[in-house]
Amino acid sequence: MSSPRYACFRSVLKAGGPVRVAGAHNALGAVLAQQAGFQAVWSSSLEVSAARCLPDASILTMTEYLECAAHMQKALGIPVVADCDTGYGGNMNVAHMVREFEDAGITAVCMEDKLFPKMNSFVGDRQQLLSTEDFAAKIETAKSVQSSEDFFVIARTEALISGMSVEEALRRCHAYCAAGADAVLIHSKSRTNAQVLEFLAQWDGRRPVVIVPTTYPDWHIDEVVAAGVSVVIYANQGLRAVVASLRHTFEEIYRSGDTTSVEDSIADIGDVFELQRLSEWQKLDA
Ligand code: SPV
Ligand code: MG
Repeated sequence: MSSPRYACFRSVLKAGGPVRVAGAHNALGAVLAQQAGFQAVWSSSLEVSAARCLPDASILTMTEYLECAAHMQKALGIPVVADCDTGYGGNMNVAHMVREFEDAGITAVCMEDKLFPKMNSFVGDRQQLLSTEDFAAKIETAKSVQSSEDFFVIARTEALISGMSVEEALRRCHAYCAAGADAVLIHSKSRTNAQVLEFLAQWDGRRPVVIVPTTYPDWHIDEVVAAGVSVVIYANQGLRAVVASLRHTFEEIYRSGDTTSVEDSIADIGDVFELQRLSEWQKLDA
């Protein structure tokens, strides 16, 4: 029997050390994250929808998000953590989602306690949440239909995002753990890490904690780990780098009339061939 090409997310987490996860929207970005040293790749709903110039608002279907996550996983030697938004509907949608993602070789999914259709966490102020009981039921559903014991379900609370208190976030996360969540994700769009630190100070460690430090970028990984965080998702920096880099390159080529001025700052074609693993493919034809 051939051994799997990648470890499941649960075993990566068990291996210890901080698990650093980079957001991506296609296999190329995912492989670049792996090459940089990241332990896993986040198939970000923001990135995947932005890659199609669509809002991160439950517009793409589960099948489209799954296809994207599966493309990334096929190219990787590290696990994908699939951002599955709200689970794409109610309990039945969640059950279907877990079966489909697991069948495609995805070993970890994340669901958030917003209402379907959801809106990206950085849009607006008072996003509405599902009741604690209804979201706990989704977590319970997800855990009840997974076929491998290793499949990993992250319960993400948007309590802080929607203006609720740290106490409410804790109460929700406790309920999600009781429903079977393998980890909790505490999301915040505060400009500092104070809210998340307050949450961590009261968290009893019953499950690992995941954070997404987009709006508080100056929190060094060593301090994040010392505060009790197990998994850090750098969710959208890759996408933002692509936007800035492509914009600059295209504008510069158009402005200057030739490509000389950008040649030193863009990858050479040989680099692209390596990412395509061209030489391995050519052996098949030798
Ligand atoms: C994503 O990357 O799609 C996320 C994180 O869910 S956030 O954009 O902050 O909601
Ligand atoms: Mg998302």
